[in-house]
Amino acid sequence: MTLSVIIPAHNEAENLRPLLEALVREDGLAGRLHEIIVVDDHSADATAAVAEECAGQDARVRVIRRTGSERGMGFALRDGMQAATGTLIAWVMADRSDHLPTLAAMVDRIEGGDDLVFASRYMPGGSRGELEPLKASLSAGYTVIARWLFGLPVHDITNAYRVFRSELARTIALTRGDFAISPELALKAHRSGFRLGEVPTTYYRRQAGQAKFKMLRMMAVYTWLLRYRFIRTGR
Ligand SMILES: Nc1nc2c(ncn2[C@@H]2O[C@H](COP(=O)(O)OP(=O)(O)OP(=O)(O)O)[C@@H](O)[C@H]2O)c(=O)[nH]1
Ligand SMILES: [Mg+2]
Repeated sequence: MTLSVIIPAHNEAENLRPLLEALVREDGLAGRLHEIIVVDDHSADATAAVAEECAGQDARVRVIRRTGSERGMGFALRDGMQAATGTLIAWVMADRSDHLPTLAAMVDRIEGGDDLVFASRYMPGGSRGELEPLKASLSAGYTVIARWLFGLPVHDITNAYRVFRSELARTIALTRGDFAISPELALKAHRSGFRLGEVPTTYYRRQAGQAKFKMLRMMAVYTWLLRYRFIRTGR
């Protein structure tokens, strides 16, 4: 299996190089790391320049620069997935909030038969780490409701950090351009009969730069997604 790592990045110039260096050093991935696709989106800082510089130094690093009027993490991930050529896709955040050794554990779970594996902060053994308590309670509570409504077998569908078979990206129609793409993929994959799994992880505070997540607005959007339990939109 070959892994395409997709990194959505907006104003992450300070985080990008240390993240890419840590990723290529990640022992557990050994020969499985096929490519890293950085998707820059209208960054006002040097994000694109740093990404291009890293791409010049390592042939596995590719850069997509989004233009046009729309921007958002979901749009960036969707563009990255279209460009990806590996048999597996990982979503990794550019702000170094993800625990990188969890990646190999997720890939192992897919080799064991799962289709979509979440890095889970809220399953036994996982930890919200440095995530603020309010944000953690809201996101954990959201998955509790989704578990109850959909019969989901996992405990953390709001964490974007995950690995899945690239076939999912081809069969599931994703519509969100914002952070809600995380629960959208989870709910639609489950509803389409894909096998969901999870491994414990811990969360780190962003290492530099500014947050782009607007909590109240996103919780409203996440709640709206729960309608998929009652109506069929796309797959
Ligand atoms: N390409 C792209 N990436 C984005 C956009 N908005 C956010 N991101 C990236 O998506 C990831 C998550 O965004 P964050 O701002 O860290 O959101 P968060 O984790 O809820 O907030 P923090 O508490 O600051 O970590 C980061 O890698 C961002 O750079 C965007 O509009 N376009
Ligand atoms: Mg973050």
